[in-house]
Amino acid sequence: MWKWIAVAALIYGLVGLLVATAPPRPAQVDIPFEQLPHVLDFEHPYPGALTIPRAHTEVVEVSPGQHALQWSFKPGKLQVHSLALPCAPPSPDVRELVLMVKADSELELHIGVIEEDRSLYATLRTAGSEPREIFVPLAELQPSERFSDENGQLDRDQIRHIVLAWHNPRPKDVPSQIEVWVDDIRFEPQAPPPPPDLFMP
Ligand SMILES: [Ca+2]
Ligand SMILES: [Ca+2]
Repeated sequence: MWKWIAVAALIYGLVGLLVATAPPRPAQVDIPFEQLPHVLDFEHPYPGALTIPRAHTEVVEVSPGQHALQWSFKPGKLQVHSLALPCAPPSPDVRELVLMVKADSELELHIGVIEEDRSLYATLRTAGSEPREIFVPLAELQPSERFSDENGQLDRDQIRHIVLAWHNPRPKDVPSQIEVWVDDIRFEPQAPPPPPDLFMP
C-alpha cells in the first residue's frame, strides 16, 4: 500500500517538475519597426498578429521543441477572414515569400503582402493537412480590388505585413471552424533554376 503511495507521489512530483521546467511558449510582444524579425519562426517573441474579423491565434508546439502559429476562426456568414503579421521590409535582392502552411483540411488561401498604406497584393495557394512549404514569387502577386494603391505597383520597401486570407467559396457549405498553422515565414532570393535535364539531347 505504502509502496504504491510512494510511486504515485514520485510520478506526481515528476509531472510537477516537468510542468515547472517546460520552456515558456514564445509570446506576442510589441517590437519596434526597426527591430522586426526577418524570419517568423515562432521560436522567439514575435510581433502581434492581426486578425479580421477578430479570431484566435496562439503559438503551439507542433513537434517536440518546435512551434508554429495556430490561427482558428469560425467562417460563419462572413466571406473573408484574414491574418496579418508584421514583418521587416525585404532586402532588394528578395524575389519570393516562403512559408510553411498546414490546415485542418485542404483549402485555398490568398497569400501575400500589405504595403504601408494598406495596399494588398496576393495570390492563391492551396494548403493541405500535411505541412507544406509554399513559395510565392513577389512578381506573381496581384493587387486586391478592395484596396487601391497610389501607384498600382508593389513597392518592396513599403511592405509592412505578410497576409493570409481565406475567402469563402461556398457560403452554403462551410465547416464550423477552420484551423491553419503557419511557420518559418521569410523572404528569400529567387530560387535557383532547376538542374539541366540530363536526358535532353
Ligand atoms: Ca517554428
Ligand atoms: Ca505601391
